[in-house]
Amino acid sequence: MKKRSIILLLFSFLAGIATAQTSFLYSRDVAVFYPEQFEAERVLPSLAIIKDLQPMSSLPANWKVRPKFYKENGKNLVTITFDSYADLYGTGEVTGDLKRNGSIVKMWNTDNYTFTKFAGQCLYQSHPWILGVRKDGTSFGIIADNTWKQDFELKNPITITSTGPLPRIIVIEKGTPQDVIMELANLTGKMELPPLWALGYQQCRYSYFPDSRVKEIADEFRKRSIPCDVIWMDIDYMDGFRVFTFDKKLFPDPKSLNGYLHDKGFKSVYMIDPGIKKDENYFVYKQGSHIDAWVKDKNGNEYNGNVWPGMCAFPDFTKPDVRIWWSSLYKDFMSQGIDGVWNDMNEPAVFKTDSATMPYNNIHLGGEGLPKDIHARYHNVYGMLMVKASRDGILNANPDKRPFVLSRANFLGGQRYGATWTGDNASNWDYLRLSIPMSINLGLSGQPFSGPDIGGFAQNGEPELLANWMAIGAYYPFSRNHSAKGSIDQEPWAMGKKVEDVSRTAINRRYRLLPYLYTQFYKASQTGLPIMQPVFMSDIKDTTLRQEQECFMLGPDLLIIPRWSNKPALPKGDWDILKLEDNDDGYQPYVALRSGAVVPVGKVIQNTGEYSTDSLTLFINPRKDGSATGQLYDDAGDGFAYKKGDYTQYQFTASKFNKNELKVVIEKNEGNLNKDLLHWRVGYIVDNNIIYSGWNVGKEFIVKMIKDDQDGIDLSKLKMSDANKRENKGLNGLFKIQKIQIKSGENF
Ligand code: NBV
Repeated sequence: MKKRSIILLLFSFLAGIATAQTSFLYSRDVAVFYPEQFEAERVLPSLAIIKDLQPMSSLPANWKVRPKFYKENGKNLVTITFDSYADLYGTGEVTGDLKRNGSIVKMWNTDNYTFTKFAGQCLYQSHPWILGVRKDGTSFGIIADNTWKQDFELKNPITITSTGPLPRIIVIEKGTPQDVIMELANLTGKMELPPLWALGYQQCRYSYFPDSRVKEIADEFRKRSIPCDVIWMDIDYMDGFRVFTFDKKLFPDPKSLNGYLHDKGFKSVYMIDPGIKKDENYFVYKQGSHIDAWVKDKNGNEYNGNVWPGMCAFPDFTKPDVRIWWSSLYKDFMSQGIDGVWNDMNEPAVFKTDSATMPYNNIHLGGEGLPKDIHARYHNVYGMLMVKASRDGILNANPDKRPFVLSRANFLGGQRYGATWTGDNASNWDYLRLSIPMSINLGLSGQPFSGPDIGGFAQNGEPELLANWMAIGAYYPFSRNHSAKGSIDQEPWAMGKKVEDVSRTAINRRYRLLPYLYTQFYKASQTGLPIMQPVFMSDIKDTTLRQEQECFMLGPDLLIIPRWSNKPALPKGDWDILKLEDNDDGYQPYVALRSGAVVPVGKVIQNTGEYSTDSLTLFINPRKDGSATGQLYDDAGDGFAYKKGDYTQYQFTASKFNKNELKVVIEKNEGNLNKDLLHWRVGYIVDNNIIYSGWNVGKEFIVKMIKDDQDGIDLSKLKMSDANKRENKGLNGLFKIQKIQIKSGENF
């Protein structure tokens, strides 16, 4: 801390400006702190926290992380001193390094094209949340539960400056970062399990039009055997950018377009923005005006701002009747065969303003507990409330399908309603690198379902960049290629055969990994744990991993090492590297399998409509004692039957059987979907090659192996028996596997 601020703090204290506070334990590991003179009506009800934070007991004297509330020069400040050095993460969607120590983050949702405005300190979403990981791995989490604009200065002490009232502060204290994040999810909610198709590869551009171009793109994917699940419709499908309409010339028959896509195994996602064209003849504007739906200016008149359609009114999503009306608009829209919705510009972005949004003193009327207040209070949750209403509308329109909404703006807890992408990045290497810590920090802030525009949005890309981005893009939780109007094409085939081949291989790998990936999505929906995880989560005590932001974990068992990563810090241990079998193109990242893990992998398919768990390969990397475990979650891939138990969770357990044998057992340990794994085999690493067992149909399987070395105990070094090898002739898998030992910090 600088000398000046120490003196200021001291002065504030002596002058009695520091406000006393109320604190209590909500649960054993969660403390809540209120400033004295807490302005509850300006802060509560919380839109982030879904729990009623009632006191359980008083705060123990040894509670480590404690905030202090101040008023200084008319500003509301919180300082939070943490007991010992901690690496700081989270703070939502941010630019810069994974580790946030030393940075300033402004909680203010901002349309930030190429992240250059306001020094990149605020982007499209706000997560007033910090994760702190101490040297020993014990961790804390801090929520500044406030929707007003807050600046976070991330040093010790942390300083939070609120431009509105003082927040209440919630502090989580746990033994591991994973436990802190699970508690965050307990307090702010979890992502609902998305439909399986949303995990597939997705193709977008601003914009594909007319409809014949959309079909052309879809046809190309199938013709070239590049798997793809979704084609996206950006704003040009609309009639004059009027949402919930279709351009009569460019998209005369959306139903038949969507039917065409469905027939070829694609889903369609269409964009819906919040700005409603002020046009007396436009049904959405008429209906909205009729129910007095619009955000008001400071004098109580309809506020109008400029966006794509020209002058627009903006739904006041704080009003319950407006949310219900907004939801109702999706009924006819979805009946055109639309599968998912993309909410953009919902910071809300307003053109021709200095602030890039509406005036802070605009008025939102609220309702059902949300008080009437100015835009400054509701700005950060405008997008969140919009996505909530959109999600409800999609669900009402198709009650038997899992809704999928992608939103650009959102707030802490927004994972309850939709997925996200990281906005308008650009086609250059800086943004490719940046995409990894961005998505990781979103995951560490409660949002597991995110990814950047693969290939980059703004500017023209080039083949090397696209090849590298496609190769790594297969491992983002949300995997979508998107580019801006006026930029050159960047579909997988647009830059020549080499990029096309690299892209195909990368996407094939994603589809093969779907059984594992879907299992991670299910786990995230149950626990709140991120899908794309920082490497340090694989060994929380190894502090050398804390800044690693080129490599990342996909779930707990796969480590993704980009080919361009330079001296990454990698977790120690025996990792099996999965490589391409025949054609190592030099672009595909190394995918390393954790020691002790079993990862289920499927076949190459062209879209998730072809997904099946009937024949699975279980990649096993046994520990020295032969032990390894893994899981598979399986259900219908859409709909809600899984909530009533129609799913299966398999447990895979490998153990030493005899001296030279590994026993692999498959058990159904949860769910009542009575489905046996029909065919499965084991994939095991020997001498830089993967060896497969024969296909098996039973519930357990003995894999015979021969010894590699003479000690006779280290099963991780055993070879498959010759008998098994013979069975495997002709079974060529996609991966080639090499066993390596990683010493931390090793130049890879
Ligand atoms: O709707 C057009 C674009 C969209 O493609 C992009 O993904 C959004 O982030 N949208 C922003 C509006 C204008 C971008 C310059």
